Amino acid sequence: RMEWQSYHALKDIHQFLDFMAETYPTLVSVSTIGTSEGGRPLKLLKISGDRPDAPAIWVDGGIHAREWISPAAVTYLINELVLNREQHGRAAQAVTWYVLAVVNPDGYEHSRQRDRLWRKNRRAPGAGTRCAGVDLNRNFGYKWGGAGSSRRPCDEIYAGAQAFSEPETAAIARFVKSTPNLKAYLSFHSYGQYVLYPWGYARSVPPDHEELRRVGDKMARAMRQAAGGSYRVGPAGATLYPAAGGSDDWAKGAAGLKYTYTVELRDQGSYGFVLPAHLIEPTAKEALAAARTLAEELAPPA
Ligand code: 0X9
Ligand code: ZN
Repeated sequence: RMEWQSYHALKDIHQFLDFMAETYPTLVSVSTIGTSEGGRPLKLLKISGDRPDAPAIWVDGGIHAREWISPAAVTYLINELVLNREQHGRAAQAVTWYVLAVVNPDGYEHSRQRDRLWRKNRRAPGAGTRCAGVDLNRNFGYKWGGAGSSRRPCDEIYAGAQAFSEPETAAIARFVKSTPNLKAYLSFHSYGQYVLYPWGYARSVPPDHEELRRVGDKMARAMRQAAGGSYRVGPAGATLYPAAGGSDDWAKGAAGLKYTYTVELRDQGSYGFVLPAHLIEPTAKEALAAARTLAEELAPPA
């Protein structure tokens, strides 16, 4: 009911999620974990692992409105994990997947309908400003308000009035904290082709950075094998730029998940955010390879 030759409207993505749950009720379920600022549902898809106590992985897409390849790749991942379940190996089946394909539905639709390069959510202007929107990847509550974020509502990297001021980030935090067995957090963005791990808030690394690098390298290798893209691996702050309040840092620093990654999908700047539709498929295959590789690290040995 979905294809990956074009970018889709939010309603089609949501219909696809509902369709998957209706068609594969023993394996897939949908729930609404919150509501966006503009009243749109945050639809989370669960793909159950083979055992009820299976390790679980969180995957999200579409935190940033203009990064259309991210929800496209994440819906591809869902489709593959469900329809071609056998093909993706024991690990993919031994893990429970929680997938939020569009974290920022209001921004996504705004980018489709009004302003292609819109980044933030659509939080209405508060007192003393005419600017809308909060950067959801500056709004998470770990080192919130630090380097690479802004207190000015008109800026692209506006962190919001306070940590978790936005319903989209608050819903993720509530869900992640209350879900047992979550071991990994994987957030898909674009562009640049990077596999990034904490920390993002500064040019420093957590104590287990060597383990995060090892798995990150594996992910990058699998991505290249999948469709040829080469991805650089490193800690976000030192590799890209320091930026506080990201989902990855919060998932590790506050929620205590060990493996947390931000993957910047294609390309390396030729098209940037406006990635042509014929590149959806190869990019989505790379995203699937990254997610599968991470799942393999979590799955209990056979
Ligand atoms: O700046 C961001 O939020 C991400 N790059 S993007 O071009 N997609 O906007 C990078 C986030 C990396 N992680 C942290 N800085 N925590
Ligand atoms: Zn982004």
